[in-house]
Amino acid sequence: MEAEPKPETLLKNKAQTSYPVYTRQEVAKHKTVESGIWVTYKSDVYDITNFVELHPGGDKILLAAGGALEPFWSMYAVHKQKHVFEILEEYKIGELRPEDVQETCDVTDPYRKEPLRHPALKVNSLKPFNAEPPVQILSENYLTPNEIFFIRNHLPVPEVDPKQFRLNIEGEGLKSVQLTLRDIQTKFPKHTITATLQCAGNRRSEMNGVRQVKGLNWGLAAIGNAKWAGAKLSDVLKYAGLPEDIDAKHVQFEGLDKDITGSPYGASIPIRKALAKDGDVLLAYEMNNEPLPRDHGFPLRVIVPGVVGARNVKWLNKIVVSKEESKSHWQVNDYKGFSPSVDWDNVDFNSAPAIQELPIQSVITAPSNDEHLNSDMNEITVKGYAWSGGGREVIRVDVSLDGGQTWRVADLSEVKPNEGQAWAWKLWQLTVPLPKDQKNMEIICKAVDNQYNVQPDTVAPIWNLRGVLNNSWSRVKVTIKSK
Ligand code: HEM
Ligand SMILES: Nc1nc2c(c(=O)[nH]1)N[C@H]1C(S)=C(S)[C@@H](COP(=O)(O)O)O[C@H]1N2
Ligand SMILES: [Mo]
Repeated sequence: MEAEPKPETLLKNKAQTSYPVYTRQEVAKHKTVESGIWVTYKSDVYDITNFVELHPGGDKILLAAGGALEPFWSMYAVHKQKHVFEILEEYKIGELRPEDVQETCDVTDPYRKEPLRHPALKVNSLKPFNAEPPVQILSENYLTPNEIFFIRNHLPVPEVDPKQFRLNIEGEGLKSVQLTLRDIQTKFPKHTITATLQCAGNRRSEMNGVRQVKGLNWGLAAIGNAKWAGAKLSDVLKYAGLPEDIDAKHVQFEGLDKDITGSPYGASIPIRKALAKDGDVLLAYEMNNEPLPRDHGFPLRVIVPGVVGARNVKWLNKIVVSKEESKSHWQVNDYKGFSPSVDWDNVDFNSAPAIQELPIQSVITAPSNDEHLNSDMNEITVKGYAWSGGGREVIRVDVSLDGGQTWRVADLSEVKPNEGQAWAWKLWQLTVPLPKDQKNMEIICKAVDNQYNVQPDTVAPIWNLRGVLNNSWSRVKVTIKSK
């Protein structure tokens, strides 16, 4: 019996057939669903009409309609991966006339002015730059050093001259106000908080164990804790004349980092959080007693404690008080949670709210998965971090050394926050005798916050196509070996 051809061979065969040849002008006529949406990559022409709805990056794909993908893909280098080229290959319909091939390939790299980064960071993507520290280092410091604090950029890092910098504020019932960096540092009281910032995609890689998700392959360290100082957003909004009886429901933020169309990174938060007396939302200019590093938003960023990283807009350019949420791609078509039943062919981003406060989280940072422990050791120390969104304090971390059959309570770092303002993580540890009679151990941790929210025990029931909000029990398997 003849074996079924593998998909790779099918692709190869497909590539060998001869294709019609098109000019750039002919391709440029295909920009709409009616005419078909065509794009080019190098010397090939693709009809992607049927892919547009399935595109994980949303409508942005239409920017390339009728033209070349290269300038956009040099901006969003997430595309330079095998699985993306495989998708593209399915839509090939033709080839470009040889004299038309060269034209678009000469792109100036928008990433040529990126800052230098600490070599210990594990790079998830270079352009845009995304990286996390080794998890063993993460739990060594209550305040994460700036140099190894995870970096999550969606676009090139903007170059900002602090003297030229202006923050623009506008919206419902406000005066339009422009503030210099000095204004922000001198006109308003300096407020300092210690707050943990966590990306919605922290621990995404564990979700791939259930089913492949789309996104950066974050490990356990897309999270960090820092001391932030700046002006209170509520003070600045009052200065701009924010009325008492305000209809607006949202505060929108725009960054200075822009995509190829000039559209900036953006996000919004509920105005309730922005104005709450104990909300502590900052326009921060310092991180751990230093000016903000370029990668973390120099010269000014929003810190929304208790709220998902994505709303903590860096390189802040503009604040808009509005009845509406931000229209940014990252507010509307990303950073939302879905049922495990939802996939890319039936997802409706309008059906879910934007993530704001994050759920209870805890992670084992030591020992690491697959570590070999020496059976001569008498004790083992398990370490980790624990944090909950919305200012909810972590009250307990339970640790199991036998896959969840029995539990012990870990020691928490003693920092007593005010009620509702537990913005910072707690580091925890537990030292126990090493079991002598065992060869393998599954260590688990799970945390509880002061509203008695708990973590789910496995990933499968919270799996979602974008791989966000993974707060399942943290598990580490170790072997105990004699020397
Ligand atoms: C036929 C052409 C295209 C294909 C096959 C394609 C495919 C994909 C795939 C598979 C992803 C998910 C990648 C991952 O996270 O592993 C993605 C994400 C994305 N794409 Fe595309 N894409 C195309 C064109 C474009 C164009 C022209 C733009 C911009 C102008 C664009 C913007 C984006 C953005 C913004 C994301 C999300 C990146 C993030 O996670 O922040 N795409 N695309
Ligand atoms: N202007 C701007 N702000 C941004 C982003 C961005 O790409 N551009 N990324 C967001 C996301 S998704 C996260 S998780 C945090 C990461 O902050 P950090 O890089 O300082 O760790 O910044 C947020 N603010
Ligand atoms: Mo994020």
